[in-house]
Amino acid sequence: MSMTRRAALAAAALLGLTGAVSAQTTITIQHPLPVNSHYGAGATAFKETLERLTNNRIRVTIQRNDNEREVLESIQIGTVDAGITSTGPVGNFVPVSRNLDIPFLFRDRTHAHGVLDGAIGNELLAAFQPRGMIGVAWLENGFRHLTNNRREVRTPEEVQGLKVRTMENQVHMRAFQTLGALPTPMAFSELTTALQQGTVDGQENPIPVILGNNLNQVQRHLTLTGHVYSPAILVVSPAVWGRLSAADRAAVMEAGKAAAKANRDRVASDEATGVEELRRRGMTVITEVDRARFQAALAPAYAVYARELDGALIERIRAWRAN
Ligand code: EAX
Repeated sequence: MSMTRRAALAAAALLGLTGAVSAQTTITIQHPLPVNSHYGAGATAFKETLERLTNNRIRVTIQRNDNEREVLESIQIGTVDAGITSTGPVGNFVPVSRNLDIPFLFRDRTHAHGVLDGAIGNELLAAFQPRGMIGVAWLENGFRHLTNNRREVRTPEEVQGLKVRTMENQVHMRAFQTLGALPTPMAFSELTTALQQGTVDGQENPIPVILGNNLNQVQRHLTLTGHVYSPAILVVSPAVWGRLSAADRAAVMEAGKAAAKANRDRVASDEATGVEELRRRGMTVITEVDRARFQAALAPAYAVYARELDGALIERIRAWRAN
């Protein structure tokens, strides 16, 4: 065997033993929305920051997968490295996150960011690891509003009888059931077809999602209920996390913070102009909504939440104030 070949084999063996010291790693991150969306903005910031902090030793590939439950399942088993999803299906994996999905729990975005970026949010991120995912950062989907094809909705009574697509989220389904609607849970990937075929009359989503997915093409009426604040979460697979050095883990956390900022900035800009744009695209928009009346109509659901969810945590969230 030639000297050169022997040297090459020795080098390969060394790399094999010590691990590829400076081998490049690629992390794939999936999310359910268009590239040019509030999740896309977060994913791009995550990519740019992580690649910069590791001098491109870690490269990030962004992919779309509009089935959030599937993304989370794949992250748990390690076939997908990272993801951004709303908390919609997360409660089926990390039950404590259901407390975040209660209608009218968060007063406004300042309240939501204060809770999620503080002690409560960190406690909830830590709850992901025992459930097979690494919670990296809280991002934002936004305040959810009701759309439908049957009528202008101004009161909770006018929700009665509507077949409303909900996420696969027991807390949301309970709320719409309490209002007398027919909650129909399905993944986001099935939504547009269900609306086109009339399988459901309506759905509920934040302005950035309605705008970014052109739901105005399959929905006539928008009511600014703001009935739920929808957090989003950036999670990483334990399979990836276990291979990262402490320094690279710190870089992932830093990149998560950058993702949250870019994502939230994009939500703010979408919400600033989105309602007018949806009106321009032909939707009727009901802006004057008596939210106290919706909250009162949800009283039976709140009684169930108090029994089934974490009352102390809910009170901590409600009591949060900016200092
Ligand atoms: O996370 O499924 C939904 O309605 C979500 O809001 C959407 O996938 C963005």
